[in-house]
Amino acid sequence: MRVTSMVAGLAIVLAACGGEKKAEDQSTTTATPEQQPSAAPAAAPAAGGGGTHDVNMVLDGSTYKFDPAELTIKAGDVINFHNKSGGPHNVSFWADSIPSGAANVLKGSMPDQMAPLEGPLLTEQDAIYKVSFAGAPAGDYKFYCLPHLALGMHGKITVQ
Ligand SMILES: [Cu+2]
Repeated sequence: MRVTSMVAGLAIVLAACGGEKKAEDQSTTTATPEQQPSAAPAAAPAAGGGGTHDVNMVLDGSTYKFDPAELTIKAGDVINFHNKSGGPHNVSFWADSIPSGAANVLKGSMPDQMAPLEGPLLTEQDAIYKVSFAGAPAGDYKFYCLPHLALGMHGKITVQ
């Protein structure tokens, strides 16, 4: 409130000083909105990737699977693993089937891990488990669903 009244007071002083200073004040006010839109498009390409991919976790007939089971993404992309049917499912990465350095990245980007590289069990239908590949090294990431590994539910993500 005090700041507002000070600003109001300044505006009155500026107005009293005449047109010249008032024009200066307007030019600084309009400069700020002009800078913001130009900064936004510049930030978008710099981020790289940033795409979102959906991988469904489904029971199709008697087959448990990730759909798609294989996909190629860019570093910086996000994958939403979606528990569609036949759950609980989860997302686990094989420590020996991911690129060097990837375990450290996934450690930080996989929420609620039950164990290293092991995502939580998704029991609720339509639950989504989001994994960010920001800073992820390029290469193949092989993963599986812990409850359905023996039934062949696994897949591969290739980070370009
Ligand atoms: Cu599963």
